[in-house]
Amino acid sequence: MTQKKTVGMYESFTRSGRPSRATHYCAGCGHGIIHKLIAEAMVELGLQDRTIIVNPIGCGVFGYYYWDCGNVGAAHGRAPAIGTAINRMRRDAVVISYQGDGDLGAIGFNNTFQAASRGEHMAVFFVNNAIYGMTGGQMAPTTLEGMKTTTSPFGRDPLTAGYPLHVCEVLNQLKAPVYIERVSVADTKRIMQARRAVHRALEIQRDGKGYAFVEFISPCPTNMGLDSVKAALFCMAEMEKEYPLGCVRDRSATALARAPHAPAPSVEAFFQQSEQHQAPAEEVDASFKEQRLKFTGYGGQGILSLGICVAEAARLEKRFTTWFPSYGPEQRGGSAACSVVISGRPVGSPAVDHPDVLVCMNQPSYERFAHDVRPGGTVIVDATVPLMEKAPEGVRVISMPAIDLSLKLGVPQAANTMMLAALAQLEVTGLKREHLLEALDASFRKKPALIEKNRLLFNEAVAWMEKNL
Ligand SMILES: Cc1ncc(C[n+]2csc(CCOP(=O)(O)OP(=O)(O)O)c2C)c(N)n1
Repeated sequence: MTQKKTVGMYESFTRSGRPSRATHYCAGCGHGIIHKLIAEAMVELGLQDRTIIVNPIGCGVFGYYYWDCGNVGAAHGRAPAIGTAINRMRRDAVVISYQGDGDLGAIGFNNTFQAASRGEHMAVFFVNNAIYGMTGGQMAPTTLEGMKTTTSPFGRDPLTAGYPLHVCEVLNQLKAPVYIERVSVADTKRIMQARRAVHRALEIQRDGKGYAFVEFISPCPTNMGLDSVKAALFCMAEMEKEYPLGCVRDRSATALARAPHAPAPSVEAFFQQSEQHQAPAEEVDASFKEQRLKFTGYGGQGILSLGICVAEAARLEKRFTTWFPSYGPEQRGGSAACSVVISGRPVGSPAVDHPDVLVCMNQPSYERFAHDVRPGGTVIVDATVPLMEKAPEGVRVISMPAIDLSLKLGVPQAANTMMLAALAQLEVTGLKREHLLEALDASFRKKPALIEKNRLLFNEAVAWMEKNL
């Protein structure tokens, strides 16, 4: 008898260090069968080069040692989110999310539900073995009533542990899914039906028709405490009572295929389209001392715009730069901060934990961030902030009446322009004043009447600095 070679899987698996044809699955486990069904369907449909399988946390975690296609790993339950991201970036990809019942039905259920509701283009293969396999047999959402597990030693009691979760039926409440079917891999007849379901789910991906979900009732002899035959019988006799097999929904014949994706614009093309990209590209300049700045205050004080302005000036000066905002939960009145890095080399991280320059427009941010400033650095703080905390040794603190000055000049929203002037006057950004001013003008591109006004305010702040410092 000749045995058909498995297609779509690697020639040998190197998981244990030496090449082998054995997977890590226990005898009688359904995972291996399901792996094989997916691999074969992927090849038979000509999708191998386009397939990316998102591997779960759980017994299926090592799928990437076996499936000969693109593979990525996801955090527990997050495969649908990763699959979504792949979908958005690579419309040509066939995305498969492979997950167990703990992964999909417990920790990641909202991920699953939302991805299904959005109708993400992915085939989800859901292995329901009624238990957390990898971690040693704890109760899963799909554990049957009365079933003993390590965390339900007297049997699952619905009064305290709820009822088994019927994932197919829950997803069937949603509009978007194209195909939902429950199958089993407990015997040959069932495996043939499962094979058809896997094909159908992948055909839907091939045709760009949308979300497809296949649940597999699958034996886990080790954690069910049964031998392989009995575990398969348990699946057929007990699990199928709770989880009836069959197609719950198939709208593949009428579902519309999505339009082919226009190729994503290259980064260059994107910036060419952007009206802001008039500055020449960055230039490497090893002699430029990298400056890391942090701007902090309340939302509504123009903190984020101030940071953008400085980053824009850096861009005009051909420096490498990043602008990295962080917001409090509130829109206005909550804390707002952003970090700006200005460098002569590509920026490794946009996060600024120890700034060279800290601009503080309110008391909480001064108290929170002043002690993080590097020795030799500068804090520019609004004069309304009482300096209760001492800045670290070697840090210069400049108290500047940015808010007062802007109020006096009749433009209370312009305290950030005053702070920009202070940065220019203290020469702490490493940038030329002309570029800071050009960036200031650019920030009012859509409100040209304010350009002149802000230049005036800037000069007033400079005059204050000259007189008082
Ligand atoms: C955030 C997080 N929580 C818990 C775990 C521990 N953990 C790893 S696998 C697993 C259970 C997976 O069970 P299931 O999804 O049913 O897959 P099976 O192993 O049965 O195939 C758990 C709880 C983890 N790795 N990460």
